[in-house]
Amino acid sequence: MEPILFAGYPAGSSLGLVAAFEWLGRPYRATRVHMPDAMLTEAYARVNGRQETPVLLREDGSVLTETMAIARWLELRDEDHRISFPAGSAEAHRMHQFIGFLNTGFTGAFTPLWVALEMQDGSEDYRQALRTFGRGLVAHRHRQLEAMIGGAPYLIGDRPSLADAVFVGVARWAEFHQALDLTPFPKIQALKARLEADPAVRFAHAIEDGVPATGCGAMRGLLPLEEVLGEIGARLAA
Ligand SMILES: N[C@@H](CCC(=O)N[C@@H](CS)C(=O)NCC(=O)O)C(=O)O
Repeated sequence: MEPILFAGYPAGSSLGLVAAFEWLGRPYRATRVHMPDAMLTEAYARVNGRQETPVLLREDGSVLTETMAIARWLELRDEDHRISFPAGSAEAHRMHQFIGFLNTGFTGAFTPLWVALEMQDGSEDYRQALRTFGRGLVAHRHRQLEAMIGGAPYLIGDRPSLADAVFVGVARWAEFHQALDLTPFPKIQALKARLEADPAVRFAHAIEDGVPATGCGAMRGLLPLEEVLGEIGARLAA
């Protein structure tokens, strides 16, 4: 059977991996995971004990978590280098460098903003302090990313790669949190606009939003989460 990507919504970083699967064009299936409630069940905890998305259920039924591990899994299947580059090439190293930065420093900068948004208790002063701290971190990481981006249309060269996939999943968070004005970051703005216009990214948005869409044909089914978790549970019990 095809691998199944567990994609979190709303505004999940998983969006980028859906786009990457589309760019790669190899058969896959997906299941939508509503955050945070659908991740808080025991059944989901059996899939990912840290109760996060994305998750990849591989063809052999084993589970792979963590964006960077899933990106590497995709890279190893990308024999034609549609979304990656030959092993050991300067482009491949640069791609991994971007993926590392984007999945750690850049993504992590939003943590105080997510905490401020989702906290159930705590004082308004504390929430405000988190927002101020988060906005500062997000601006800092945007300045760094702007300096890292070269003159090419995409992060590495003239076509989207796994680095762009990791970027596009989290690039919208600055707007979502109204964290900063993108005007001082023209390269980030241009890349974001280019990727948002990409058919694979638009398809990934449709999947995230739960609206009908036609992708490149690689997605062989969008499965209800309960069905996937039920199958995993039954397999574990057997
Ligand atoms: N290091 C993990 C982080 C994944 C992560 O933070 N995922 C978020 C969604 S983008 C999540 O599941 N958050 C838990 C929540 O919203 O409760 C990865 O890169 O896969």
